[in-house]
Amino acid sequence: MFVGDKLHDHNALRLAAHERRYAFINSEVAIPSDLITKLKDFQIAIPSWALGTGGTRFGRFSGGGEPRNLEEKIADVGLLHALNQTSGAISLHIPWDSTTNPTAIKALAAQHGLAFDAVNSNTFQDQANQALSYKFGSLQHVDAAVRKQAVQHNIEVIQQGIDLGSKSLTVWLSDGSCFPGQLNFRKAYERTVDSLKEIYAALPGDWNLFLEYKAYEPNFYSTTVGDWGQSYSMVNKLGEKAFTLVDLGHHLPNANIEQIVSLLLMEGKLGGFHFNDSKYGDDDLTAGSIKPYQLFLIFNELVDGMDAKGMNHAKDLGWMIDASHNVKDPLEDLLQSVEAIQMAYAQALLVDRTALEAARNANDVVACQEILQTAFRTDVRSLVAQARLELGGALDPMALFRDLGIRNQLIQQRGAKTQATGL
Ligand code: LRH
Ligand code: MN
Repeated sequence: MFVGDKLHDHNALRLAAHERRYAFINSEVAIPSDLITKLKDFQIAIPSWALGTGGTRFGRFSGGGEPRNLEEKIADVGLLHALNQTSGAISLHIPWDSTTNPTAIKALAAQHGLAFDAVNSNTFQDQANQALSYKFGSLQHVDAAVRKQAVQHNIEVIQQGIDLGSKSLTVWLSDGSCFPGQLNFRKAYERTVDSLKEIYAALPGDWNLFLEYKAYEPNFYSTTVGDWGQSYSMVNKLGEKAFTLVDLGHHLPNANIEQIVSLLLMEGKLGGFHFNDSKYGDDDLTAGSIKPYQLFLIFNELVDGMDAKGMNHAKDLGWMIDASHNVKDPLEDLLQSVEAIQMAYAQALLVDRTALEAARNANDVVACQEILQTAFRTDVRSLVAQARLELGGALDPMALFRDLGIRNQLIQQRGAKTQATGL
């Protein structure tokens, strides 16, 4: 699916209007000189399991043209990256994306300008050829044989990641309980930590382990890695290569996620993100579609906390999307998420931190809010578009995706009833 020359015509048609908008914001707002460079360096990893239509237990309504294998998933992420030049990595999920030819897969990804971000293990489903069931958990399981099977799976996932050039393993455990009394919380915690220690010991020196927490689902009474505190306490017991991963949809209602981010960053135990949005539970909706101000506040703490530690914004944390598309075209949904994340980052880079600290030290609460909301209320779309333009991307990726009729082309190529592996 070649975007090339169509992209040039697309930009040519829109350049004059873009330059007017870009000149206007530069005349109105003090844009930090390195802001565009930071946006260009800020690559967001696309989840391999979110390239098809998602669903719920009540139904799944496929849109057609979905990737039928890993090669087509890489092509789809390559397409997104060709359009916005800021989706330069793919995060795989094993065994959904297992490959017998990592060399060929690595070469194909390189052709699309894609790197491999964190690989994800899966001990929340029973695979056809699996000896022991994870019905009652995996790393927490009362049966040592089940724990051993789960540890072995994670070690195999690390090996597949090594073959592809990934540098981190994400462990999300559905482990927990559905009823009071079902689980000895203390023993489940200890078995999970002991199992994680075996996985941690298998990590190459230059790898990280991300431990993702989640409040509930599929267990509905307790989750063994259920919140930031449980994940943080476990990764501290593992070692310096273990960090907590924050999936925005994994919190109880009204949790102050930006404060959690600030603390984990300060403690040097924030590993990365699964960006999405939600109104109620783990809804896995488009990033910035429900609570865009929260996404901005999270990036506000990220910029402050990373600068306080002299961290490299683009490289020192894992920037990944984790979404599921029940009613939107998966690729359009992902284009919207990448745009929303880039916009929140751009707005956070516009916050006048000197003035903010001065207002905080003066307990001038009103001024604090004014300074933050001035940045949030700044239309940064031309800044994000300028970064794309300088990277060779489209000024309006969504319009080009639609003008090219890409979904119809994919349906022609792959069929209307194809179903991608994933959730
Ligand atoms: C769990 C989760 C986890 C993935 C899965 C696809 O809800 O967020 O990150 O393994 O979704
Ligand atoms: Mn997730």
